[in-house]
Amino acid sequence: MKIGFIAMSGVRAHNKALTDLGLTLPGFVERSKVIASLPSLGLLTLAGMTPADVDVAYVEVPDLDAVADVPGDYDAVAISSFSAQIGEAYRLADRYRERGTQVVLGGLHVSARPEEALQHADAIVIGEGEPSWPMVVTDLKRGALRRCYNSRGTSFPLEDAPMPRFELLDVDRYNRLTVQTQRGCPFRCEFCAASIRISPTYKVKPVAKVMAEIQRIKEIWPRPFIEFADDNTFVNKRHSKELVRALAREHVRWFTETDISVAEDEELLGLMHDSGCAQVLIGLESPSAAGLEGIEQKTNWKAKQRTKYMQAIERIQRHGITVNGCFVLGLDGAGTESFDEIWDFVRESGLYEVQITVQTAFPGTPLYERLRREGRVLRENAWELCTLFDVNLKPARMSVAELEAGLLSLTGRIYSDEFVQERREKFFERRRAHLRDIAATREMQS
Ligand code: B12
Repeated sequence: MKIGFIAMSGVRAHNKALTDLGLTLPGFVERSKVIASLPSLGLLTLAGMTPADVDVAYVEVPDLDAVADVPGDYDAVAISSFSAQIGEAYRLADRYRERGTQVVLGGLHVSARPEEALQHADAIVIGEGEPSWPMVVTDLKRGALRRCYNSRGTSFPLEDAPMPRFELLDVDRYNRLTVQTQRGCPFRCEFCAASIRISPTYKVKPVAKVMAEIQRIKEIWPRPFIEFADDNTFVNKRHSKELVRALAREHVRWFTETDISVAEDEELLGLMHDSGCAQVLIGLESPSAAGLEGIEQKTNWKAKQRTKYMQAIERIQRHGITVNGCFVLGLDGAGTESFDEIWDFVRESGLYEVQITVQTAFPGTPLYERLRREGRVLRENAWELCTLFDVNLKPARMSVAELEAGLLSLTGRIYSDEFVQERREKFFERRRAHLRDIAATREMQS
């Protein structure tokens, strides 16, 4: 039996003005290139728990319209799903089914909209893949595939995480590879459409397992750049320090996503730098109190962090770790003044990297349900617009046209060659000043 693991790759955006502008902005193009090439860790993970008597292949389809026929001769295919590409994933699934290949669909979008996905699949998996996948393969082998496998309600222990099949990749095609160290997040941001939707509890992977994955990658790529496919790496401070100490022995460069509280632990920041951390991506969301109000739904945590933002960025960056600060445009508390507020904040903070996206109502999120109730979703089920760059909701304090214009003009300003250059110079200047301070203090002490 042969199973094809089929990933849709590349990034998506339908906002033509933004795409055209993006092509002229070196900072934007550079960032898009970096993120556009990443393999599907979800599928490599499932391949890793597929029994040895089943042949497996991993294939990426960047543009379905560009391929005449679907790739490979498989008995079954496993296709992953994000909302923005779900239309393509369904068309791909339909084409496989037409030629008699059994189709199993899973992933974030399928878990949020199972009924919809069932129309294009022989079987679907809801939630984390690992608890159900062995059963799916057994049922495929005995020709008794069920329609729906539901992993919800079981939380897969990451102590049992399988080794992803990195060796299936043509590694020359990638500028970084992903490894996961944790799932879930202790916070509940209304818009979040990441792993909390399938892993409701926060859980960490044992450090030894993370290191084994990195060592496996090093067998095919001796000096890799690792992107942790995490939502919030440094929540569990004991695990965090164990992780970075172990990473320091691997001599890799790495990037991850975390929250602003990482700045509160100087020891951790030092260890992160020493272990090869190049950048942390942090969801700052908004520089204003009104913008942040109510985003995190348990304790309004994000709003309570706002006054710490500037100092936190300074602290992280002076350790030689660049911060990629992410802002969401069109939040309910934000009016048209928010574009200049973000601009001013970015200038003052000296953020090395910035990401601006528009508020997006992904299926399965509390935000989607609320906006639907309020009649503010512009086109229902238009999942192709879930790109983070396309507006599909009626903002509370501005018009759709104002939001789109604000996105465009802020993108132009933030990614202009001069401003990117200015931010980079400021980062290195401040880093040098910090190193000089350390040297001076040491000299005084000796
Ligand atoms: C790496 C990554 C990418 C890579 C993806 C490479 C790939 N082909 O998969 C790249 C850079 C290409 C990418 C692109 C995009 N991404 Co992205 N990306 C991520 C990131 C950082 C990590 C995802 C990951 O690897 N998770 C770890 C794996 C193990 O989890 P998983 O994929 O969910 O898989 C598990 C289950 O879902 C399930 N499963 C998954 N697939 C299948 C299939 C079957 C058959 C079965 C049984 C089970 C199953 O089993 C797995 C193990 O439990 C997340 C953010 C984050 N921190 O998580 C955003 C994220 C997934 N991306 C997001 C978005 C919006 C995009 C883009 C639309 C951006 C854009 N404008 O283009 C595009 C989508 C284009 C596309 N090709 O689909 C959103 C998706 C939200 C959603 N619900 O749809 C996220 C959550 C970030 C966010 N801001 O909210 N992304």
